[in-house]
Amino acid sequence: PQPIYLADYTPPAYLIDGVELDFQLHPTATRVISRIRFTPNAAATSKDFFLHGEGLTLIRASVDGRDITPELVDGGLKADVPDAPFLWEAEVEISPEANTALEGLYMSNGMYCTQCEAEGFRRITYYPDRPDVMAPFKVRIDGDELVMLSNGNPVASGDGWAEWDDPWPKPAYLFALVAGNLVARDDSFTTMSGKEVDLKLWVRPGDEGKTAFGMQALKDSMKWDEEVYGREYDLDIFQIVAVSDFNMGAMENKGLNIFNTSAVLASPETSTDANFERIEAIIAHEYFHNWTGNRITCRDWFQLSLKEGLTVFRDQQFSGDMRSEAVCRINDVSALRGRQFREDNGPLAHQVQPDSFVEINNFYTATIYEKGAELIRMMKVLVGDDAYDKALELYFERHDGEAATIEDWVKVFEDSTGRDLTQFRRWYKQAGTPRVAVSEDWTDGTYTLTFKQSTPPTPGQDEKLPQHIPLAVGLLGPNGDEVQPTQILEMTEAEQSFTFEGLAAKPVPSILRHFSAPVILERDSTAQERAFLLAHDTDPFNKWEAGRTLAKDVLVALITEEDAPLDDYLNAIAVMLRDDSLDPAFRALTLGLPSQDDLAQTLFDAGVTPDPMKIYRAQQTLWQAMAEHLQDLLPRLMAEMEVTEPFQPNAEQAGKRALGLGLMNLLNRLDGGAAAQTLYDRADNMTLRLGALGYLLQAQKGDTALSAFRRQFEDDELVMDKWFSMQVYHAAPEDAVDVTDKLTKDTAFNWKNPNRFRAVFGALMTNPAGFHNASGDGYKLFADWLIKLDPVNPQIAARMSSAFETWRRYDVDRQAMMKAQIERVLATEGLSRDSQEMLGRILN
Ligand code: B3K
Ligand code: ZN
Repeated sequence: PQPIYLADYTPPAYLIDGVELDFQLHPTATRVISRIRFTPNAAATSKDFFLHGEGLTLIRASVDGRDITPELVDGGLKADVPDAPFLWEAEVEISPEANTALEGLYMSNGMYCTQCEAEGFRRITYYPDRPDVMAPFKVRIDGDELVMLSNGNPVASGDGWAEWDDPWPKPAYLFALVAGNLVARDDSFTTMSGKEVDLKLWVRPGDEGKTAFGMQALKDSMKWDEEVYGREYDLDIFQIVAVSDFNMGAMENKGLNIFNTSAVLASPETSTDANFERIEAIIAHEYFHNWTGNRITCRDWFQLSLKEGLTVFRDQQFSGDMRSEAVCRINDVSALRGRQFREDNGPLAHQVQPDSFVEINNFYTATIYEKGAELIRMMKVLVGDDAYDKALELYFERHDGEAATIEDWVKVFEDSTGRDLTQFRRWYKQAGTPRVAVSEDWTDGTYTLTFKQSTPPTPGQDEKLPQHIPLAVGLLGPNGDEVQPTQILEMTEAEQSFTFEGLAAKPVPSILRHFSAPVILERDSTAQERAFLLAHDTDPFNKWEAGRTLAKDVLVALITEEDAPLDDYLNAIAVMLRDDSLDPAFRALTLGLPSQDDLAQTLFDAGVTPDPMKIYRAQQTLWQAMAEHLQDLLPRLMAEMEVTEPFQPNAEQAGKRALGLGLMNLLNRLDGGAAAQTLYDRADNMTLRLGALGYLLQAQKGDTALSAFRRQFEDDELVMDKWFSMQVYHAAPEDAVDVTDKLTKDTAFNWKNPNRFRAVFGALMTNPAGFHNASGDGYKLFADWLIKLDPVNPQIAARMSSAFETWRRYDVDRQAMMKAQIERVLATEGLSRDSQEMLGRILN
């Protein structure tokens, strides 16, 4: 497959004044009639008329009313057209039922729905399917369905038909259509200028009871975007539809967001606190896209982070405002490290603004999304909050209605602040996670911090230049008082020193507060200093970070040395847990240990070949030591964390449950599952029920609970996803592959459903000791299923192939076994472009 290059961008040859689409719905033979008014683009360099189209049966086409026979070519069609505005009409036939890739128009549970981003619209009709072609759409739907929806405002409807009108010019990737037997939760929102907007959350009959939380999250998001960004909603109606078969979380189609059921349906009995939090964030994210993505869209897919990085940053701000900012930041950074750092340090590393791609769907990555968000966060830190607000005002003013570029974005910051961001632009073009090594000096009352930055080579990019890094630093005195409040040090050189005068004694530095830049900080430090920061740092992020590095040092010692001193860690954790002034959610996070994958990468970076079993055992050893050390504390603290009020999915209650469950993880190692069983039996919400089930599985006492759980939730797909994933996630390393294999043979393993596939194989990816079992069976099973899934749903297969992205970290035997499996998948006849690109990059 041929790559597409950013450098080859040319403006579209024709622009569109308006689009009318008629759909005659039929499961296997839907007719789509398009009427498109084209105008030659004055800025174009070519006059060639090309429309994208894939898997379409062309019935007829005409130009200005005269029938024509277009030339059908690979990926679309060509035709001779006038050098003046003209009307294009075409009729095509498609089969939604045959569409298992879930891209374009497809059926899910008897209901029609669409997914067009990035290039799905070309599977619906012939069209210039590129984001810089924007047009208003009018849609008519004919069919037997009870509910028939599209973008924009409703115009009229009758028995068997409905018409929709979206006045805001949009690219085709934001088109949506939904039709089926649906029921709505209705609500409304009055905007800041007093306009009343209808809100509808559409679900299958039976799911109405799971819509209250999502609706509230939507209203909160609408309010927040007005208050914080001054952005008002711009149609008479905003709709969300929940569908079971969906490749990702959700999609921001103009006025008609389509959601994976897992990203919108919630109830205390069926959803965990983590589910509620994720749902709130995704609803906000998709809603925020209305301005950052839809009103201002991307010129081309190389600009993807323009909308995704910014919208992730906005949803992170929103969650921080709705919940605990500190806890959200810690979770966001953990996710960044877990997914983006992993990507950035392996064969799939790529720029936030890539130069080329083969399949754009492979670039909806943690780098485009989460690292992209970190770049915006850094810009805000560098220019300051007020200047950020002004820059955003200018961005909306200057680019509303446009398909913009990342360069436009950075320029807005330069123009509104007068700052030169030339060097900062490197963050968009240089892949890889910078390492920042710190050393300190204390001479004659002057304290000096010296930083050295370097970024390791990434595929296709050997040489790296210094980045512009905002380092938020504070200093603590020996008694724990802050002697220097947070200050932003701007690092621009490869090596740079900063001095602090007037200190009475050598301070302890707190560096990279609030995780002010997406870098790996390298600082040799003693356990005592880390414990000191855990006890005294005023920056909650760095306070947590101190605990995390302390734990990491202990785990690395457990893995690589005969003997590991645990006392400093155990005592520091005990002090932290006892500190009632700390938010339980914060304490729960600090009680957690770095993941097995994180440890594998840390060892690899230090030149040690990671052994997945040793990593697993070290974690178990440390949990056991913590349990024994803290056993007197557990009953009292667990009692304090009991929530006696009725369930609320808010941060306060969730924090208590998180800490309670974190402590039960320890107790479980002492009582062999007894407390977990009691909790399971009396749990009245999914957070506690699922937590208890996990601990029972861990204690190898889960059989009864598993059957009961299944009986109780058999008819609830989303809960059954949990039933599947828990078993794989909590399987002992030697059992994980067998458990996975057995689950794939379960009658409820509906593998064509992305949620179900991910429930099983995503869980195997997060059980590294199981996946990397020395037999190599995990690799083989995984590869078997990639081969099976690829022809059905290439997007998901390609995405899941990242299970193999870390293969070079491991010992020669494992490397050879993984490589053999990657090659086997790659050798599969007819392998999708999606998987070819991913596995090809992973291998090289
Ligand atoms: N923009 C969509 C993702 C589309 C993925 C296409 N493979 C959801 C989001 O980021 O909000
Ligand atoms: Zn998005």
